[in-house]
Amino acid sequence: MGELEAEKHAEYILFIEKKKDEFEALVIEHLRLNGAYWGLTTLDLLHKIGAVDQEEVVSWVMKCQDKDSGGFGGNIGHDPHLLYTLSAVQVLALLNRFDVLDIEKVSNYVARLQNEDGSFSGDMWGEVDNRFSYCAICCLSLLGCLNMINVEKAVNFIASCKNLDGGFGSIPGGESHAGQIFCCVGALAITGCLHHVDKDLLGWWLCERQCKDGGLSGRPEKLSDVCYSWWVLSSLIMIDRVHWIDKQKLTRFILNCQDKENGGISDRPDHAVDVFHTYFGVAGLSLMEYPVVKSIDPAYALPVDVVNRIFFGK
Ligand code: GRG
Ligand code: ZN
Repeated sequence: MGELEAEKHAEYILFIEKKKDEFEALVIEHLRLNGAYWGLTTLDLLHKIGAVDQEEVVSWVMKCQDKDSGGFGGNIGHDPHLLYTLSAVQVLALLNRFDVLDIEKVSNYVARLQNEDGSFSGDMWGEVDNRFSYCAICCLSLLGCLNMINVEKAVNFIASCKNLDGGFGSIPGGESHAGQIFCCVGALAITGCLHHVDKDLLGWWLCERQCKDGGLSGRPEKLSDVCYSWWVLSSLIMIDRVHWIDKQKLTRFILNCQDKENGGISDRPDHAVDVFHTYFGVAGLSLMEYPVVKSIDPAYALPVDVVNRIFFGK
């Protein structure tokens, strides 16, 4: 298993940022702003954010903003969407650069996507999903603008997506899935409404996701995958049930997914690495208080020191 190859993972992320013309960069081009958030958060958790040209990042992020609506697209000239708007706000939070944002304009974009039943559409085309409720609530909370939406209705919609197994789906009646559970529990944590969660029942469902190989899966009967180290573990922490999984076995599973030669972390042992799973592997280790890695906040998905700076000015 060995240890976390922190230096190599940081080099891998920095290298990816540079090779914009190659295959991996091409296939993730439409979600580059998400990629920037994954990569930069990983670098910060590994104490390496100083290695990027912050001015260059900030000016590129601001070019991804749609000047009419105020929302952000995945890349320059792409259509705005809540998924990318949250990533933009998170990247600017990491870099301590909210000064470049027209906070009211961005918040208005987010608030306009709330529907009558309290749910959120991801963009003007209207798809509804709890991922977007999380994006809206996380984004507005970071910007200090939660008062611009109807929080009570937003919370009631999320609560209406709770299933008999204690989990949450993407819409009412949707199957419980660890990714959706993160979104719902995260949004309820941010709004101080965790009383809607049946903590023992959900904690049981979540800790049952630990497979024989130590890794976590997203649903019953599915294979373990490094990204669920984030979706499952962050949810367990928010409901105070993280001691119900075997941390040592999960740590070993994540460390076994490292490319120890060239850096990066994959979804499963011996698979190809990518930025997404590198982020979730490092973030998962952070949640388990792995040495040297900075602590990450389970609800905001940002380093704890960044969240403290935003909310407590320190
Ligand atoms: C700031 C961390 C953060 C997130 C922003 C976009 C978002 C909010 C949350 C996404 C939550 C989600 C639905 C995650 C699941 C992603 C995933 C690995 C889906 C694959 O699901 P399946 O069912 O694959 O196709 P499995 O693993 O079940 O085989
Ligand atoms: Zn995955």
